[in-house]
Amino acid sequence: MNPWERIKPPLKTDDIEEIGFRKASREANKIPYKSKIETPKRREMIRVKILYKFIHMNLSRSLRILDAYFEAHQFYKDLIRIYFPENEIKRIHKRIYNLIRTLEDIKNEYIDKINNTYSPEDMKKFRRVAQGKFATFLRRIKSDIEFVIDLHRYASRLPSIDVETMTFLVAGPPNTGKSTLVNILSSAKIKTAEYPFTTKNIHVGHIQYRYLNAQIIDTPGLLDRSLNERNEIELKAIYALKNLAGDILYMFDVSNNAYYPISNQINIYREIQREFNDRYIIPIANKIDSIDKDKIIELEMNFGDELFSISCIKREGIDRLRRFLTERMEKYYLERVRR
Ligand SMILES: Nc1nc2c(ncn2[C@@H]2O[C@H](COP(=O)(O)OP(=O)(O)OP(=O)(O)O)[C@@H](O)[C@H]2O)c(=O)[nH]1
Ligand SMILES: [Mg+2]
Repeated sequence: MNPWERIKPPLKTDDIEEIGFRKASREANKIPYKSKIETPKRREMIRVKILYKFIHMNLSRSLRILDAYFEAHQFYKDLIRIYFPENEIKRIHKRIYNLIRTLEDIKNEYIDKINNTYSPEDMKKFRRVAQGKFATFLRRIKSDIEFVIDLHRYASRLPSIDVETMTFLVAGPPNTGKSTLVNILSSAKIKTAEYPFTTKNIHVGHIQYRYLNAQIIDTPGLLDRSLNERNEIELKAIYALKNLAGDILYMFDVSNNAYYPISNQINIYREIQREFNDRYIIPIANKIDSIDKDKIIELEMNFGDELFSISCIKREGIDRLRRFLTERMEKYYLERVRR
């Protein structure tokens, strides 16, 4: 499951300051007048306390977001590390963690000062100094909080994956019809289009067959190149394949106007086989509705009866594929029961 979905992000430091100040003075004004010294004392103290609590709450949220990273499944860690370096996450976590104590020190110091004076002018002065220190404090962590907000925005949108559920991963070159197939087989509604690299993120759909559940993962397209040449979007596909156990559905585009030559698509397939040699890989030839017959023969020579020839558009071969996936699901759950 995606751990960030349920954690609220911190506010930007400017908003923490503005909203916190307003909240604090509102609360102070609620305190009814009783006496010349006690009332201003209580009012100034509450202003410092409320502002402190508000900043603290936002820092705690930030820590929770970063803690969730350290506890997360490798799938999430790898996807996050594409954009947010792990040493930065560690550094900022440590910094915020330590700064919480500084924040508390400021609060205690000025609450004491306000408490120990009988002069309403001094109370006001101490409260103002405390506010100034909180404002300086917020400026110091501005960029760290922004980092956490960005990380949360990205992480909370990653798909919610259940690592205990049977998983099918759909992979292959760009524009072969991966998202179209995932939409047909599952509850997903992923954008599809006639150009490559339409899918830029990992998406999940859910399949239900009687009492059996599976999740089917759509991944961005892969080009024929080595790991160190892969861009951020391709890396997402590789990390999904690497970190989520499950069958791989490898999709070819066998149509005459495929973006990538079939030899190229076979190279990527071989690469995936080499890289994930402990996995069950199901080759699927899509777009047989607009096909050059030689190609399917060439592919069948390569793959034999393992190959599923389908057309997503014409819904050809889909039932056979669905039956096969159901068998895989039954097998998976039977093996789990035996274990
Ligand atoms: N002729 C034909 N076109 C298809 C078929 N299946 C999908 N397409 C089309 O192929 C194009 C690409 O489909 P997508 O599902 O977006 O392909 P994808 O593999 O997810 O592409 P990326 O996300 O860019 O990697 C779309 O225009 C689809 O309508 C099919 O069986 N036959
Ligand atoms: Mg796609």
